[in-house]
Amino acid sequence: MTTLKLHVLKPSVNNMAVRVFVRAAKLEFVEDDVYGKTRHPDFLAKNPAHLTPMLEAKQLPKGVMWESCAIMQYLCNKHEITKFYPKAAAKRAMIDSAMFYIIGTLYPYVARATYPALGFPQYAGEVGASNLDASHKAEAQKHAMEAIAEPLDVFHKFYMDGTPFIGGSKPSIADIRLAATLEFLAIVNYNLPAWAKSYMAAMEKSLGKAYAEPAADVRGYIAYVRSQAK
Ligand SMILES: N[C@@H](CCC(=O)N[C@@H](CS)C(=O)NCC(=O)O)C(=O)O
Repeated sequence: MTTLKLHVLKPSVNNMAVRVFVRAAKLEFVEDDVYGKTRHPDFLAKNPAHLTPMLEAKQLPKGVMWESCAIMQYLCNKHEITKFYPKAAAKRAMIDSAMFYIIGTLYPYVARATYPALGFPQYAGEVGASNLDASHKAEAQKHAMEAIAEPLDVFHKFYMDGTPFIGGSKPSIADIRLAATLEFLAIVNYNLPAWAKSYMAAMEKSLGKAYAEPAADVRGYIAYVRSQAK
């Protein structure tokens, strides 16, 4: 098996998802910490979107790819990892649906709720990135926090529907992506429902060090930001 090369930003939950996955799937990999380097010309020459996680592999048509969910899907397809991404088309479709729903709906709310507290830049066109005053920005952040409840409930009632994980009795790549996303909510003391707290604990228990090691980088960053705010 050739060693994978992952370019990562350790405080990021988008990165955490792939970092958990490669460990849980027992793939051979090396991690290149690109903190502060994503806008350098040599990085941009490979990846004009300047986004991480980025997988670098000769077999890829352009040599690299980004987007956490697509990277996990690719690695499951390439290495036939059905444990985290079932082979049956209908089951796979549900995992894909859950991941698109995370990236397209839940994550933007999480970003708007947490990025101001994390000190991350917000997306152009949003209140948080505008010249509006602090009260407008605080109101937008509050609305984003409130909006998180609905998709969370959808994960619980629709995707999990009485099973411990989106993947059923075992975590899937959608679970890895969801649990990593929820890690950021600690920065705003988001009051997770009891089921979500148990779910996060079950993810960590099920994946062990594969989860705990990358999670420690995210949690360490949150603790650092908190210590600076005092
Ligand atoms: N949807 C993407 C989001 C990736 C993303 O936003 N990456 C950020 C870190 S959280 C990044 O690499 N930013 C560096 C930059 O834009 O220069 C994914 O899931 O991978």
